[in-house]
Amino acid sequence: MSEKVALITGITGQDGSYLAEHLLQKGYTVWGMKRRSSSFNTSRIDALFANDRQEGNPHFHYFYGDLTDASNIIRYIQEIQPDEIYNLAAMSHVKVSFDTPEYTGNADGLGTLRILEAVRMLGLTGKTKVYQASTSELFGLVQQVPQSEKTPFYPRSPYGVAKLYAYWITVNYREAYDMFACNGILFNHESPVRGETFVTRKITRAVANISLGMQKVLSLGNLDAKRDWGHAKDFVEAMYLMMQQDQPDDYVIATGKTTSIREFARRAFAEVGVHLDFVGNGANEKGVIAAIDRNRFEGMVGMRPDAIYTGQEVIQIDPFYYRPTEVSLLIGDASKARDILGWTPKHTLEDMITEMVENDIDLLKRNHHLMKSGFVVHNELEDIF
Ligand code: NAP
Ligand code: F7E
Repeated sequence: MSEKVALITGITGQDGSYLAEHLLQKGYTVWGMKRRSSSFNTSRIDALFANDRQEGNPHFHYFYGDLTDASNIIRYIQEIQPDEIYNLAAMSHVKVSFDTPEYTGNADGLGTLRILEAVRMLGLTGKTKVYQASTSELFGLVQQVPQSEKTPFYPRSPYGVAKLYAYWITVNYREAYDMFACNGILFNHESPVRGETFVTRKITRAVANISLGMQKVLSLGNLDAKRDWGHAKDFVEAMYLMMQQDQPDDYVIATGKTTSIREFARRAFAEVGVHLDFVGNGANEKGVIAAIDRNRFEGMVGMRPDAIYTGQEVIQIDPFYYRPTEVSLLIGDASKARDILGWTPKHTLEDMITEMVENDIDLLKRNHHLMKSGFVVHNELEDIF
C-alpha cells in the first residue's frame, strides 16, 4: 500500500469524488480543497466524512479554499506537503463561461498558475507532482479528426481559452523548473454523479422525471453536436497512471467513438422502452414518442407507463441553450495513453447510459418517498458545521 499524500482541488466535483475513492483505495492520504457554499455541496463525498453517525475514512481530510486565493493555496500546500496535486477545480460549464468570462479566466487559467507557483515558491519542485485537468475543449473548432496530442488547439469559449492558458503554463513550468507537471487532455466523461446541467445527466434525469410523471418535456439546445463520451471512473484511473510515470508528459484520454446529443437522448429514452422519432429541423425539431415497450418500461421504472403516451412530445428545442460559438465534433485518439500508460476504457457508452438512467430513477423514487414521509433530503457534512 502507498503512503503518499495527495491534494485534490475540486474534491466536491464528479472527478474529485471518484479520484478520492481511487487514491484512498490505493492507500493514499487524501486532502481535498472545498469551497465554502451557502448550500450543501458535498453530496458526492459525504461517505468519506467522519461525523456523529459514521466513522468516515480516517485517511480523508479537507480544508476550505479557492483557486482564486493564492495565500490560501500556498498555506495549505506548505502544511500538507503533498506528493501529488491533482488540480481538478474549475468553473467547468462551457456555456456559463460566456456569462462569467473574467471569473473563468481567473479560476481556470490563473488558478493553475497559483498552484504551480506555490509549489515552486515553497521549494517543492523535486517532491510534488502536479496534474492539470486539461480538456478536449482545447481542440474546439477541430483542425484534425480524430484529435491527438499533436492536433493544434483552437478553443471556442472563455472556458476553452482559460484552459489553454492553464495547459501552456503547466508545460512551461515543466520545462522552466524541471517540475513533474502533466496535462491530461480528457474528452467528455460522465457518470451517475455528473453535474445535473451537463447534457448527458440533464437527459437521464429527464428520462426518469418524465417516466414517473414529474416532467412533461425536456428542453435542449444543439442536438447535432457530437461528443466522445467516456466514464469518469475510467478517466480518473488515467489521471493516476499519468502521475506514476518516471517522466511527466501530456496525454489525450478518450474512447475513440463519437455520438450526437440526439442519439444519446434516443438511447437514454430507449432504456425505459420509450422509442423516439425526431421530426422537424433546427429550432423546430421535436422528439416525439413513437412507441412504448410496456414490458421494458415496467421492468425499468417499476410501474405501468401511465404518465406517458404515444405521440407525446418529450423533447423540444430552446435556443437559450445554444452557445455563441459551438464545438461541433470531438473524437479523440488515445493511442499514446494506451501504449505508454497501458490505459484503455473499461466501460461502454451503452452500459453507462443504463447506469445513469437506473440511478436517476432510483434517486427520484428515493427522494420522493423520503419527502412524502416528512424527511428533509440533504447532505451530511454541513450537519457538523
Ligand atoms: P465539476 O463536477 O464541475 O467539479 C468542479 C469542481 O471544482 C467542484 O468541486 C467545484 O466546487 C470546484 N470549483 C469550482 N470553482 C472553484 C474555485 N474557484 N476554487 C475551488 N474550487 C472550485 O467538474 P468535473 O466534471 O469533475 O471536472 C473536473 C475537472 O476536469 C475540471 O477542471 C473540468 O474543467 C475538467 N474536465 C472535465 C471534463 C468532463 O467531461 N467532466 C473533461 C475535461 C476536463 P463546487 O462543488 O463548490 O462547485
Ligand atoms: O455539452 C450540447 C452543447 O455541457 C455537450 C464539460 O465537462 O466537457 C464538458 O463540456 C454538448 C454541447 O458539455 C444542451 O451545446 C445541447 O455541444 O454536456 P455539455 P461540454 O460543453 O462538452 C468538456 C470536455 C469539458 O471540459 C467541460 O468542463 O451538448 N447541448 N443541449 C447541451 N448542453 C447542455 N449543457 N445543456 C443542453 O440543454
